[in-house]
Amino acid sequence: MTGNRWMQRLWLGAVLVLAGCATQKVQTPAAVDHGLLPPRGTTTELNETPQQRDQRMAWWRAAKFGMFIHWGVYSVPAGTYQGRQIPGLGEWIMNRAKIPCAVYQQFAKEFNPVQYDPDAWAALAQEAGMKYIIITAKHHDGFCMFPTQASKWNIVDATPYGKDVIGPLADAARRHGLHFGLYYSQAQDWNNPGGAAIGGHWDKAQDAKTMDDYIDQIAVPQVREILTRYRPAVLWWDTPRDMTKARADKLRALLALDPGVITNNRLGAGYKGDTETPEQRIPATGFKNRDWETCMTINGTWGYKSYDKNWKSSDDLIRKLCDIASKGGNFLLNVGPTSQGIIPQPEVDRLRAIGQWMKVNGEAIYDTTASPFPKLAFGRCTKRVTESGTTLYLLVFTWPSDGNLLLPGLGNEVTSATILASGASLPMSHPADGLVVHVTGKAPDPVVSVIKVKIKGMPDLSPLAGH
Ligand code: JFZ
Repeated sequence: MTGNRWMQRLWLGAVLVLAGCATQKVQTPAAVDHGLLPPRGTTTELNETPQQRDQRMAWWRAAKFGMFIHWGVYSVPAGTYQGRQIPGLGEWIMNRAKIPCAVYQQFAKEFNPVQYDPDAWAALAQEAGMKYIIITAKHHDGFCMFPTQASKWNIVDATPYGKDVIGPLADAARRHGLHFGLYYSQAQDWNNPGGAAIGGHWDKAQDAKTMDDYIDQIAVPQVREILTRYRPAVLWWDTPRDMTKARADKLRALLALDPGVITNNRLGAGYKGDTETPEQRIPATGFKNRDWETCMTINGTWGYKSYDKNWKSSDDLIRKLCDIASKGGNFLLNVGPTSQGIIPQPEVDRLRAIGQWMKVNGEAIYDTTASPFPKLAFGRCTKRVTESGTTLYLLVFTWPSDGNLLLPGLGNEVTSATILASGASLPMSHPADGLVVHVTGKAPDPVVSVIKVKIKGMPDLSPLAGH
């Protein structure tokens, strides 16, 4: 341990003692830049009751829709190395093409996102109807998008841009009423010696230290830096390659620095964290007694690739959001900005289209829970249970040609059925096989029309319900 680190420890210790007398705040020297951010909660996964856990997870469960941002030095090669288009994910180019560390590090000299506008990004997320942003603080290439004392391989020391991009986005997100989270690749690190690499190291420089050195000298200090400086609402671990229990425990212990923080199931050593993270897919059913979040790309890559034009349509993305909500999950939808700091226009267009739909129909998504129906012929359903009864939101993908929307087996007394967008009332009937809402004409929304059905009590489904 260097003298510098001891000084930092002593300083932090003194602040903790002082802070303990007056407030719960933890400050590091760098925290001064972004003001003293108070912890958002009092508990972490480490030390709480189920009730406290519900409280800590409440904003996340209500949010439903977030923006993932994969941004780093890999946006410079943007999928091409030595004139060859490298197959696979843009952010994996160093590994896929076995680029030597010294060569890859040259790309940082071209990382100069002068067009970066964190307010515009936060505004875009808000316009899309997203409630949180999670950005890569460090991906597998080990490059830090924030200043760090642990390594020179960071945006301030290694690029012409020379400025932090994480703090300004944290501030912008909060100004726009969004929660802000960080992705941190805790195990894989292809440029800081000793970091893990799926497929193994390919450059001697990567072997200069052990993985335990890497955990102690890079991952632990950097996670401490980001937790105390930016107070992320979410810490998104990834690819727990070679994460022993001893290594995972060192990182997990740091969560106490940032009470309220939500973590995923990718730390390693069997730790489940708070959320399941199905990737690029929507599970057939949700997860029993587990919060979950599907993360997905809009094209075929997380990090920017100049030639990946495989865009999902906005209609498809809106239906995916509905599908996920109907199964009780969150949707974390990725954008991959360029090295100039631009979110590609096709991604912007799709986010705006989703936002248009959400502006009218968001009530059927936010703060809802999973559908009570195993299967519905016309599409999906979400619900909101309150003391006065239950609201069902029918997410109609296929507008029925016979005008009947059947809720199989639903036995409850019904209060009302309306088209969410217009408020128009709809007639209903209650045959033996469930409740039917009657509609006419063509779908009010070309993508997903929402019908709001209020019923008394909790959904009461007979065994007929579509099995
Ligand atoms: C990881 C990363 O390697 C990738 O670059 C990106 O950041 C993505 C969000 O996460 O890739 C994974 C991680 C987990 C699985 C698959 C790919 N998985 O659990 O199936």
